[in-house]
Amino acid sequence: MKIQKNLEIIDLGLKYKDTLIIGDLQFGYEEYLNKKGVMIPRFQTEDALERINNTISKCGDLKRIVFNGDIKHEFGRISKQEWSSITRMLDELIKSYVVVIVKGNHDVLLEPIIKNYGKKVSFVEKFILDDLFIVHGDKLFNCKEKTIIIGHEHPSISFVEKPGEKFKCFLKGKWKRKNLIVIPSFSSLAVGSDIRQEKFLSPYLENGIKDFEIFIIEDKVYNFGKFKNLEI
Ligand SMILES: [Mn+2]
Repeated sequence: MKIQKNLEIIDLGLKYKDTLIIGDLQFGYEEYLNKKGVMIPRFQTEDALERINNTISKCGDLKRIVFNGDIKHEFGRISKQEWSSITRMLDELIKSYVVVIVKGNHDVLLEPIIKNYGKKVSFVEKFILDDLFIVHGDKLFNCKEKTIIIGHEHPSISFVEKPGEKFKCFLKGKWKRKNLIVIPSFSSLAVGSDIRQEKFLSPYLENGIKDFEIFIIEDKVYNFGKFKNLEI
């Protein structure tokens, strides 16, 4: 579904011309949960790689993949799982695409991995593409571009009829006089934070999301209109 000129939601990704933008992958989340005593099988890497390939296959002509921050989960270190997941993914992607990793607040100590890829993978604070300004969203930046795209927030929504079930969603609204698009997390483990609780992490959402449009991702994309008009 097109949500703006040249911007199309494809699964959990956002396509702009020959570029696919993907939200928080949070590799290493299972290892982190395992260490905390939560025993879940480690399927996240397989699942994420399969999802990425699946999304890519629906994109047609693609030259570039942009990861919009938090491709890893742990803050202060790189875990074994993170290292191997990220390496496997990048090894695969650089065969066909230019890869850009926008730095998220969890992406500390990524440089040693990324350095191995030379010019094929870049690691940046922000990425500008025509009139798009792509940043993780944990802090504010000044920009000239008309549309800002952030991750970080992991938006999802629940419904009264289906308590306990959350659906990932995209948000589209305004920040100052710019368009702001929030993309959901790409991780199957981290479904996200319920926007109905109206507690937001990103400073870009400090004024709330009443006038934001909600696009829910399930078997396809559902435009639920503006948040303030939701009757749920
Ligand atoms: Mn983040």
